[in-house]
Amino acid sequence: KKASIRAAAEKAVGAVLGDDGPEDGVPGKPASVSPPVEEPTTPRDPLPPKADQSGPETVSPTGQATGDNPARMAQSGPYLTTAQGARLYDSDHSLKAGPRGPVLLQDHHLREKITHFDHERIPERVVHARGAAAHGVFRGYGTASNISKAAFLAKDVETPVFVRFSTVLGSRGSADTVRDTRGFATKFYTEEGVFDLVGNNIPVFFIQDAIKFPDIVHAAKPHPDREIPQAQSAHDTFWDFVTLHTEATHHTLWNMSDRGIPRSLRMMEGFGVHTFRLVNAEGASTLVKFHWKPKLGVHSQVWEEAQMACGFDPDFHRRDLADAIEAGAFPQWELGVQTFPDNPEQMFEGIDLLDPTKIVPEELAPVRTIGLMTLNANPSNYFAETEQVAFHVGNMVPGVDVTNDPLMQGRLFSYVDTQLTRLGGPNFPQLPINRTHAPVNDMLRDGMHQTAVHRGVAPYRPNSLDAGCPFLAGEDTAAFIEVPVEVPESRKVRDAAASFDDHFSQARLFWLSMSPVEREHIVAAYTFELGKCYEQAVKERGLKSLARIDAQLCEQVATGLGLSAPAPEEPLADPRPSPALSQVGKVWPLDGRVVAIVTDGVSDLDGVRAVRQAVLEADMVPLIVAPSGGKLDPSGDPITVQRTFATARSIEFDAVLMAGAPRPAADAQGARDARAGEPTGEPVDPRVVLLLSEAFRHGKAIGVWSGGENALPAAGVLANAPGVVGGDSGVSTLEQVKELLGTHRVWDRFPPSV
Ligand code: HDD
Repeated sequence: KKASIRAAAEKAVGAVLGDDGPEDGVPGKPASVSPPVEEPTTPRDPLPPKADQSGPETVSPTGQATGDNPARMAQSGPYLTTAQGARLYDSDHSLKAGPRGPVLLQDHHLREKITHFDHERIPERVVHARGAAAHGVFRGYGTASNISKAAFLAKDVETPVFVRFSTVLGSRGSADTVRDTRGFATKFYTEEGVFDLVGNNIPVFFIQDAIKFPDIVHAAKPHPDREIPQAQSAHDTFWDFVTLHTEATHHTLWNMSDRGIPRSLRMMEGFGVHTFRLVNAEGASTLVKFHWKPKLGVHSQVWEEAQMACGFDPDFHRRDLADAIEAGAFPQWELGVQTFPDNPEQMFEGIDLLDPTKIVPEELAPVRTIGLMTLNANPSNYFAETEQVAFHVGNMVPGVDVTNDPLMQGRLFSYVDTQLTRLGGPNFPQLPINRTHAPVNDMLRDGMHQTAVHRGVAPYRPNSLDAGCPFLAGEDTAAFIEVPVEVPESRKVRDAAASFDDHFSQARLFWLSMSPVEREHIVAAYTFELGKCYEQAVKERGLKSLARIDAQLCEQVATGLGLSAPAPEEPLADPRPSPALSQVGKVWPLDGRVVAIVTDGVSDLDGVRAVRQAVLEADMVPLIVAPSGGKLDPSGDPITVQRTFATARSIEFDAVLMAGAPRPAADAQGARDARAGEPTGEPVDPRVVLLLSEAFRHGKAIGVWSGGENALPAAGVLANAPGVVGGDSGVSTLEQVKELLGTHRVWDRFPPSV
């Protein structure tokens, strides 16, 4: 199995150039179907779905298995038809009064085709419009059974899931690698109904009360006059709001940290953000915070790399997720909970559990793992699944319940409401991707896009005409029963608890928990974002807010902005740092990391072949990069070129291995220009120079052998610089690169300045 995964890993990401096409036994490509060279003319049934796209089967709203996914049933039979199933003989020409005459209104097929096309788009999500999703399975460990009676958490129970990752601010067509929070929404199709865990990759939120959501979103979205900038927070209205509305400080700091630019959706943590309530079979309740812990570790891009990816590959994250799944390298997360006693105060170690701008450090409340999620199938159709999926914080199952967090309470209203506009009516739970896998027997009727054919005459209770059906369940028959929490007698107020007034102590905690290099990135991010603001008042207010987090942070950003740093209004307290918040200093698995093997096309091709194999054996993805496409060493054991110097860009790779120092093409203007500016040494192809210098700047491991070292001077890279290694052979060089990759980046290359 491993071997086929490896072969597939290579296939999935390497098929741009010189690919041999599908091969039997490669997951994700139908076995025996070769791509047509010419348009086939013999009628045949549609191709089966790809192997990596077999999402879970759905059941009808009335609980009957449909037998097949209805989306697929929309494409059966060999012939093109109208929406009514009438076979067509021509779909290229309108019906006209003669070949040069006017088009006839009578042309039903023309009208149907154009009318349907005219209505193909639906409103994009008001936030989280840009997303990518996958199917998978969640397996409970049973370790939560003492605190929750939810069936899906029981030991070894397997529950199908659908996960949609997203950016918050950008439109549906915006780039993936912008600086933003990432959505991490999971739909569990449990046997007791759908449970949606609609979280983010950042554990805190900008606001404490849902009534402020339109404010933060209006401030963060593009300016309403010119509709710029797209998909980013580096603009005046965002900073205007988050510096006035100081409860946003903590979340904003996370955004400015490396968490705002993940390396991969597969390498992000997820958080339920709010405190939830779990309840066990005895009725005892526990407060919890949900965490998703990625098996591959938590990694980020560096800012320049992320910006470059926005242009070179705006689909960077979406592609990475789909490729990994198609390759059989299924991403996994463990679900964990921090648990707290459900006492009336709902505080833990002085932290208000109802305040969604606060975390509870893992050092104070460890994360207990309660299950494992594996994403193992890509969607078959983006629109039907990723676009039409509708999450709702209120979709809960027995054993899970809400708390009084005022942000959560407002969300309980917003998510159903928004789908009415977005999905055009109240029957969106019947869309295949939204259907529960539990039997449904509701008394909801009619409405736009009703697909159920309800029977009976009495959709009301009590009734005698439908024999009293459906009946109410009770505690012993798995009814969802709210935890009967005491509501203390109080006055109606538009107010918040006094503990909600602390907006800075946890921002300081986060800052103090960062390593020097992470702090340097934060300083650079604030300097960039505030530097993009036009309003002086906004920049100055930004600095005031930083002064309340840390004097040095404020000082450094002020220097970058050319302004003076204000002193904090109040003395800063020093909370105990939480090392768990830092991404640096840990060693992670290498699975799925992408290694470029750059060759001049001649040097040590046996070594290139061997190192490619060794990369695969380490469960990483090798990409052969050569001067031009096709095969290297065609007479012997040919090596397929996957990227050329024209198509490769450093952002795609986690590490670069280099055999030989490719010379510039003799007649290339670029080559001549590069020669003019080269610091020292032999001329090297300028595209390779660029690749190496970027990889170096972005803290990526570089390994050279067989003359590869001769390319370094042209890129201004010293052979003894941190994270630059060389060996006698490609394989021994790779061994050193693997060590470096375990820590994700060569952190020593970023001089600690804070
Ligand atoms: Fe939200 C979408 C996460 C606060 C209102 N939200 C949405 C999605 C995620 C989150 C991941 C995308 C779901 C998908 O992929 O379809 N939202 C959060 C988190 C929050 C949060 C973690 C705070 C802890 N959201 C929040 C508030 C409100 C909303 C306070 C409104 C009062 N969110 C929405 C929405 C969206 C949405 C407008 C847009 C599309 C959708 O719901 O289905 O209703």
